[in-house]
Amino acid sequence: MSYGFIQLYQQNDDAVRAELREGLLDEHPWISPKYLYDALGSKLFAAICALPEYYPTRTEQGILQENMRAIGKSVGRGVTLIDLGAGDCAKAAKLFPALQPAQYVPVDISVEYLREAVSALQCLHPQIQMNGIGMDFSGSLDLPDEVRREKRLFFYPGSSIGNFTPEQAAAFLGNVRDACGRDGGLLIGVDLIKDPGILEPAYDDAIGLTAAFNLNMLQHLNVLLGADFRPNDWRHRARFHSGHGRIEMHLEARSEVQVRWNGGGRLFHEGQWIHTESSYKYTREAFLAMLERAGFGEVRCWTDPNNWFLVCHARA
Ligand code: AVI
Repeated sequence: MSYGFIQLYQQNDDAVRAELREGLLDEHPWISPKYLYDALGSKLFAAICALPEYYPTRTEQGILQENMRAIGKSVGRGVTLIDLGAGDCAKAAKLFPALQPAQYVPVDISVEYLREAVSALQCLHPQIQMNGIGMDFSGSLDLPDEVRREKRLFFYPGSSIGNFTPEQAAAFLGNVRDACGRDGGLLIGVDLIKDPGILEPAYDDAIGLTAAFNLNMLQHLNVLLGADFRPNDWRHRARFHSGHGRIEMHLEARSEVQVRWNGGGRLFHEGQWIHTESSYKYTREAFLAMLERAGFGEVRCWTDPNNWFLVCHARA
């Protein structure tokens, strides 16, 4: 059984370098969290999901398993299942028995990883039409004609919505709403605000996996920018900022550090940090209001016994 694959994403090296230089030279240095995910970074993130401290993945899985019948009833069968940031496609595959999708459309920027995953999954489920799409869906959700227009269900699990700012998240949800068509919907998982004593260890674990994930970004930058970052010069930091409702990950210079890259460089003083990721947490009310403002209605939600995580099905 052969699957379809459409590649819409081509990395623009000049634009990547320009974005990285802009962030590194900023008064408050930053790097976009998308650069956490080179080949090693993707594997480190998969390992983070298995950490005892990193509750979101297993809590969401528990909610989906526990409520699969109700979710199946709310969503209906024969959907066009569009899996945003599909990765290894494992989360969506667990929905197949309940949703019996007519078409499965995994979308990811990490093209080679996705290609292998879809190929393996198509062998296991020859009855489902599968069309993988390599694209960066954060800007536009203009899907190719191969994607059915009927009964579109966008699946966006893992609280990936939290890596956008609330303004970006609202715009993104609006794009999803527009791409849903008349009879579509969204199945989304979002992490809820909770005690920093639970939140912070999830982003600063005892065996240092999240630290390695954050520091690995510097090695990725060395490749992309021709830079000479030494991970040993930097320290991983993760703090919950209750005012913003977000975990911030930083890389903090252990001493004065001179970094050079092709055509430039910067001196970082001791303690100066680079902001590498924000992970926003929401209250149930704030998230439901955001869904509504984006044009979604008839929202049904499921949570875990601790109220740590929320899964919502919303209709366009
Ligand atoms: C992918 N994303 C939802 C993760 C999060 O929790 O924000 C990325 C992550 N960063 C550190 N640990 C996990």
